[in-house]
Amino acid sequence: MEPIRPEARSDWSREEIAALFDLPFTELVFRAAEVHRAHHAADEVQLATLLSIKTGGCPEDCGYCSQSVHADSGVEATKMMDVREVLQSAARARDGGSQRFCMGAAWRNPKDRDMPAIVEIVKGVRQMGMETCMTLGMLSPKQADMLAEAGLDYYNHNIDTSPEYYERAVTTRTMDDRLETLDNVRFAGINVCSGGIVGMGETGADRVGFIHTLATLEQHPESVPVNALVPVKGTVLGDMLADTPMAKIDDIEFVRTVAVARITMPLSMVRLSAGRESMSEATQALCFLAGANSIFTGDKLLTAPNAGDDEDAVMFDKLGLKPLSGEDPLRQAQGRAGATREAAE
Ligand code: SAM
Ligand code: DTB
Ligand code: SF4
Repeated sequence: MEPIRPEARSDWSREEIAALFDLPFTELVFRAAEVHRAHHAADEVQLATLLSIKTGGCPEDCGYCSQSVHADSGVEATKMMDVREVLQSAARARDGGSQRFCMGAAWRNPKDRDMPAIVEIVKGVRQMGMETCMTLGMLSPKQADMLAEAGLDYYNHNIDTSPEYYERAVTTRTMDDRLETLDNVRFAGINVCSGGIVGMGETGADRVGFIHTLATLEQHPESVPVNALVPVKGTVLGDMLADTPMAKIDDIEFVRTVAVARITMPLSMVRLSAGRESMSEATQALCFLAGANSIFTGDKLLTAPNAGDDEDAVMFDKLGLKPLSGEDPLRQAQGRAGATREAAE
């Protein structure tokens, strides 16, 4: 079958991706900026707002996460928020200019009894005219179909790192489990949001493997979040970073990762996600030059602090950036096209 978007190749080799990482920095950023301009408005950045609708108490042992029951981070476990409260929060985000409302739950997977409220939330947020994104852990095909039917626009489910480094970060599930959920989401016709975290003590080769895994998916994720580890005290990886400050991701290496994501997945939105709070404006500017075109706004991510709206407004002003004005119809078409189980068989 012909690829739906031929300019988005899925046949990248690890060697090709490693060669991109190895380019002289300015050459790499220049090439990424060229690719970016060919497919996106380079002065527009998508604004998304994040809300934790169910915080803490998660049974998974992700070594980076403050919400795992295996961490001693002081994050208190809460019940899932009421639908009404979530919708009130979404209305505030919309009034603040946000284009997409992303909701996260500290679950290994949603239980079937959670689904009716989740469906109601998706419908309610969509009625407000915002795009919806959810990240609820692993999904069965049936749950993915229910979310698609409710009108969910995006599902976030990160592969986090390379297949080789995966079990250093998480042991309670495998990379294949993650890929299976991504398949279920894709088959249901929901746009895929998948990326990962850099700065978890992984090697350069792991960053190659991380991008390679995403860029060789049959259809690239429409949205690729690149997070810098937010080191949280009491988590395995946060404590590791506190003990070995050398392990902190170098800004230049972070920008390289963004640039390689942009070149290998030219049509995707590349999201400069967690970690902006401790990043200089100059580093963020390099990320935007290298093709990042989406951020989370507001002063909180799920549990960790984020650069606040006022700071971002100042930065956007300085850099001459503006919020993304509209949805790219082609990108939407890519998400929906061919995404049926029949088409895959
Ligand atoms: N429980 C769901 C799951 O793991 O898929 C959804 C929520 S989870 C917090 C969403 C993503 O946030 C994770 O996959 C991870 O990539 C990112 N994340 C979590 N803690 C982080 C941290 N301390 N620094 C950077 N990214 C983090
Ligand atoms: C993603 O890749 N980054 C966002 C979103 N997906 C859900 C979350 C980052 C979480 C940062 C740590 C925290 O707030 O606890
Ligand atoms: Fe749970 Fe998600 Fe945190 Fe892992 S990243 S511990 S699955 S909330």
